[in-house]
Amino acid sequence: MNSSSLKSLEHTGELNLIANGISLSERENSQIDRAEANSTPNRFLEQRVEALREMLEKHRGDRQLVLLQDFPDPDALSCAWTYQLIAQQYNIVCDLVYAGALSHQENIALVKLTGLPAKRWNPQTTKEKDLQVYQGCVLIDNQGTTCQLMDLVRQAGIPITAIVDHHSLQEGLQPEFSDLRPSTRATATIFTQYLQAGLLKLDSSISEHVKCATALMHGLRSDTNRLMQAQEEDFLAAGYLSKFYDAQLLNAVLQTYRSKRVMDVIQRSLTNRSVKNNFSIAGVGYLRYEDRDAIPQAADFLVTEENVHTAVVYGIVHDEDEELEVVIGSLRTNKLTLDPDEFIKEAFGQDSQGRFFGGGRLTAGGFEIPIGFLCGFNENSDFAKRKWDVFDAQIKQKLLRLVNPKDNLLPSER
Ligand SMILES: [Mn+2]
Repeated sequence: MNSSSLKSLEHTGELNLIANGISLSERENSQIDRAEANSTPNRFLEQRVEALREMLEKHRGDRQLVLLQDFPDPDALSCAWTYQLIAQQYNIVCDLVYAGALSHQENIALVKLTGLPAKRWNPQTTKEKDLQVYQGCVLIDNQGTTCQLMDLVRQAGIPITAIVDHHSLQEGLQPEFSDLRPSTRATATIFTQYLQAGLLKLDSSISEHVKCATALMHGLRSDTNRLMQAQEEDFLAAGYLSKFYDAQLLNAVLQTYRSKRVMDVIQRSLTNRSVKNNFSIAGVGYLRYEDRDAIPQAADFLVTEENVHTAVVYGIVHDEDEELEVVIGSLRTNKLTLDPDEFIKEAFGQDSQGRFFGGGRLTAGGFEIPIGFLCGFNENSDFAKRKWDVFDAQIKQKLLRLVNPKDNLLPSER
């Protein structure tokens, strides 16, 4: 299609329809082949939109709990907000909650600057909450495996009303509505498609809509590495959002600085990294729960080194309030043939209940390994050091088995 015919269609709103292969005007016969080729994914979208509409209609007046992963990212936050706005039209009241922390300064800025209505629920105090006020639970940008609150939802017997996610399929929940698309780069793309399909009519004169569109743009950008890994559907979604979002507000969200503690963790990762077969592996020792997000940030940084295609950074994160300790790690890769999900599952295997310690999506992955009985007593610095050394050595061994299958020995440099 030449650019002038694109322009003429822009005004009729047909452009998106054609690009999505949903309908064709009579005079665009030449596009039929392409539209046919594209019709399968779009019939899927139409079906999902219809099914979501039905689900919302059926639950008119309900109260729903929208669960985010413990450390929600912009993709999760913006999509949960979009869901809330969509559901509002059906008099469904949604509470958006997460159990962990907003640990990335950009996420804190996003929530503050847009007034994004997500709340932190401490897992301890949530136990005393009456969850029976909720008729349903909605999981967005996750499938429950990264939410501590999921256990309480299960115990309270709240049905899973919907799951919308783009991570690879995890444990078999039976939601009333689901839209799982592991090959889609961002959940924000899925939600933007819902908006385009008419589930909520965005209006640039409504400040909340502008802010939500800005949040979605941020979510979409951050899950596609600033659109570098975006596919056609993501660009189309960004194109639609561009009519509503506030570029200045997005800029303000992105103009945040790293805290000193994050800088320190990055420094430790640089000092401790060992590079083998283009993998950069770094243990950063202990860090506070609130600084957990320094780990993916350090991995983002290490993967920029020349000759490195994959970086893995991990540390022991401890939460003093809850006497909780867990090994948390992040993987970042530029290598197209490396599947982070497979790599992490293969490297660390499963726990005694058959659950994997982590997983991933296109270029990123993460893992969490509970420390269990060895938690605490870190005031004894000798014990703390020994404990770290053991976890550090074991994680390295497991990773190096894949990085360098012939060589199971630990590198001596540290
Ligand atoms: Mn996501």
